[in-house]
Amino acid sequence: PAIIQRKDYRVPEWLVPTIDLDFALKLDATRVKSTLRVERNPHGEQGTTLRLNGDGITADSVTVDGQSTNSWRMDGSDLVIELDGDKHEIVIETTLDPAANSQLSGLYASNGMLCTQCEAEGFRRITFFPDRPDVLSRYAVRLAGDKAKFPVLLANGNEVARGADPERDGPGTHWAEWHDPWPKPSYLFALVAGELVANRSSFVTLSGRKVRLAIYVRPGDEARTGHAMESLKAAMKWDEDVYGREYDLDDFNIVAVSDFNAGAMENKGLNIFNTRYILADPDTATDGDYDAIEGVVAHEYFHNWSGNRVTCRDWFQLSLKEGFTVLRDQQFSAAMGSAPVKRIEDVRVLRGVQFPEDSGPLAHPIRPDSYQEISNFYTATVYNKGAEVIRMMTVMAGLDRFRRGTDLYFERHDGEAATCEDFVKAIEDGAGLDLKQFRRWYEQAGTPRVEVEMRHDATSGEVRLILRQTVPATPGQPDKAPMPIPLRTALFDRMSGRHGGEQTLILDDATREFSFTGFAEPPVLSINRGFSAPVAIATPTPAEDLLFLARHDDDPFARYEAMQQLVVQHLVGVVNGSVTGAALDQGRAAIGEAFEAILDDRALDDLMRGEFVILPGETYLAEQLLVNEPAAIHAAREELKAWLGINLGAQFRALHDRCSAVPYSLSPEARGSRKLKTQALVYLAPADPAEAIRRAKAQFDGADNMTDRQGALMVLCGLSGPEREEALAAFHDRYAGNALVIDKWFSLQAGSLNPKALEHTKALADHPDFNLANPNRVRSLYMAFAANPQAFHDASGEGYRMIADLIETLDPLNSSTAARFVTPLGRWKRMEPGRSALMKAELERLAAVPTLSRDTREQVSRSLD
Ligand code: BAL
Ligand code: ZN
Repeated sequence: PAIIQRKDYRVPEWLVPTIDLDFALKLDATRVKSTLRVERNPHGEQGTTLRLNGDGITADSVTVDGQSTNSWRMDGSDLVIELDGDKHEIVIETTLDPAANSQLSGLYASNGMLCTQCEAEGFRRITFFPDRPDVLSRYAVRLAGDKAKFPVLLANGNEVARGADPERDGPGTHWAEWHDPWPKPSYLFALVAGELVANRSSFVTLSGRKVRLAIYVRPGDEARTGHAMESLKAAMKWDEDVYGREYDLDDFNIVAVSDFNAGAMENKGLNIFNTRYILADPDTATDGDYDAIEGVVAHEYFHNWSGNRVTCRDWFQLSLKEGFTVLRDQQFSAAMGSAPVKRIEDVRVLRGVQFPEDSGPLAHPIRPDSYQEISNFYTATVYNKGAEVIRMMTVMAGLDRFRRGTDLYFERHDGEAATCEDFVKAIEDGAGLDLKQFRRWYEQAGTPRVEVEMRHDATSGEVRLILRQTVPATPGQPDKAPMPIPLRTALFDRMSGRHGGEQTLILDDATREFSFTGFAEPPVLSINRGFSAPVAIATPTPAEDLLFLARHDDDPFARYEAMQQLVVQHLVGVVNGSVTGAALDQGRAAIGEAFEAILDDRALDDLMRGEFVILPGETYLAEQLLVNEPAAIHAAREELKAWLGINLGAQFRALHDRCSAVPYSLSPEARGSRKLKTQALVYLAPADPAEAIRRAKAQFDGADNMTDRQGALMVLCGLSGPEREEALAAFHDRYAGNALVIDKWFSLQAGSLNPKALEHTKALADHPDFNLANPNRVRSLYMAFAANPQAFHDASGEGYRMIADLIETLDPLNSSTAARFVTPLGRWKRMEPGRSALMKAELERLAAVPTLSRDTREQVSRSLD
């Protein structure tokens, strides 16, 4: 298969300043007439061949400058035309079957409506086009179709006309014409046709323009769009206030669809969303769902500038728009709610998903050097590490100078297809930073490890901090150069519990030494505060220092981190056998003491308290070990949970009582109570299952919101007894037909701590509500299962077999979704030998499937390398 290399980039030979698209819409036979006005690019190679990408389509007819022509041919999937002149008009007709498009890329049908997904390379499944992000065109789109089936007709930009022309389009039809004044790459094209209702509102921009806003959903869902609409307006205001970015069309439309491969898509003026990131009300959506909606609505809106007005030159630059936009949505969510809690959640995702990616066979730099299938590179590395890399620029420059850099970036590159290098240069020039060495963060994969050594001289009061970095070898990158690592640091005086000011230390060499004076006693080190750099601190910290920081650190993230580290160091010791006997008791006692202090701390808000009591995840723990022992990790973590539940039982019962008395609202206090209420049950469950069942059942039966109901059901699912079965049945009955909530019902069972989770998952695949054609449903069952260590890593290998079977069955239907399931199987090299062999055998079985898609084959072969 062809490997596409970043170094091979060439400017396009032909440009397409304008394109007219004429759609005669039908669910099973849509006709597309595309009129391209092409011009030779003076900066490109001056050949005579125009190459138009296609994928799974054929041309019904081709005309050049009004003449039907035979001077075209197919080259693989592409249509190639020989042209003499510098400017031509090409008209191509294609016919599509959206109802048969199970890949959900290009034009497809979902519940009787038609919609598109073009990023990254879906436009070529609609019509032949130079389908690359550096070819920007003005689009004029005419949509015609049955008025009863498709009463709403939407495309990018502004609706300029609508009407009915039965002679031209057939009886019972109507049409609409949309023009987008902003040149855009084909991946941002979108259309939607269907029976939809809109929640409408408006927003007045900073220059006083009124923008019409609409969120389109299926009839009956409109009452659940209020939170998305409020999030959109808040995002529009925030982007004006914080980044000076104003919206640039008269309309901003969002459409929610239930069959969608990703979360959402930032098509110009017509965002298309997975319903799960739009629909919410207290009865059906958890507090976490509310936050996710706020974040994703904002993310897609922010792309209007970071992605659409300034787009990517090629797909290697994906992090240019994604890393920056993730940073922007993280900053927005932090401003809307609790900034420290948001930071903790973001770091949890980074360490739980991106760190394992960065240390496994699929590791790649945030700007990759090569790919076979670009849809495999919509990764936590490109998105989340990409955001962390830009966040480090904000740490080094400060927010005001960083803003000068982003202003310069938008000013310089508005209307262009830019590169990561353009972004770095603009920040360098605008913010006044020297980012020469920093560029390595774009080039090198792998999570840097920082070792810390502190030397204290009691006579002089000097403290020397010696920091060393190593960047581990990753596929294709055996040797790494040091990168600048900005570490926000404070040294605490043990007696007073205070520090003399925070400093940002830049570790920009393999080893660096920093000196501090005025310490009669060795201080307590608080390093990488706020998680200022996406690195692992590799040196263990004495438990007494962690206890000190968990109590005294004035940086909320660092305080949380100290707690986490205390637990991580203990559990890693238990798993590798170095913590036994008296040390085990001491370790538990220290953790118990820290937990008790957190539970008792009246100055702490409950949202934050809820974060402190979440134990580090099993995947993150596995990352700390040279060899992954999933069963031992699971057992050690569960035993600690049970120990805490027994020894702090009174505190957890009191907590559950206190939080249960708080009435439902979306206030931070009430949300904090809900988070803690279920956390209390999580600890009581292994300690006193009968009491946990009684409390969880009461919480479930009395719940007036989804957060409490789902939390209680999660706890019941992990235990055994009639209450479990009754609650699952009641939940299913209550929400029958509500796809997003039934997804939760599948996930809770597949992701459960119940020892029979593997068996349950297998049975659920045969449930009448299971549907392989709907990605949300597939993920709800199988992603939840693959993320459930005790079930997925069952020693029999049955969990691996189940995921491999899924990949094989799903691949022909929806290859990009199938390929995402390869990742959990890919971590075989760091696994203990028994499971390692079983995982590898499943990958080898997949590799032998001759019809495997390019998406899945690339992931399987990289995982086996
Ligand atoms: N561009 C694909 C979806 C997203 O990241 O917004
Ligand atoms: Zn994005």
